[in-house]
Amino acid sequence: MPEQTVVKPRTKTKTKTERAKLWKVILLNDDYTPREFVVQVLKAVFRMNESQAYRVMMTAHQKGACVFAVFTKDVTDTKAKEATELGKSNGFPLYFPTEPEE
Ligand code: TYC
Repeated sequence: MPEQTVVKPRTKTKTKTERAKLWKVILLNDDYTPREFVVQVLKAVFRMNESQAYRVMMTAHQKGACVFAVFTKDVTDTKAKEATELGKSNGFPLYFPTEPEE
């Protein structure tokens, strides 16, 4: 009797879970927003302490921009918007753009 190979179809479905993409929050330098205000916003919205916030502000001030946080898209959108709005409502062009991580 010839050997038979029985191929059973798989019953379980393997789901590949892609890791959720993280988004960067960037602080952009400008000539008008006071340094102290930038520090206050970083502390209030991004829960930084004084020295962290000061270093991030000075990096953006000297280099033009500073990537300083990564979150899920939702959190990034909410925080970047809130921080940009705080500048706007105080008459400053403070801007926190966002971009996806590679
Ligand atoms: N360049 C601003 C000033 O000299 C301070 C500043 C720093 C503004 C960082 C924005 O992202 C910024 N008053």
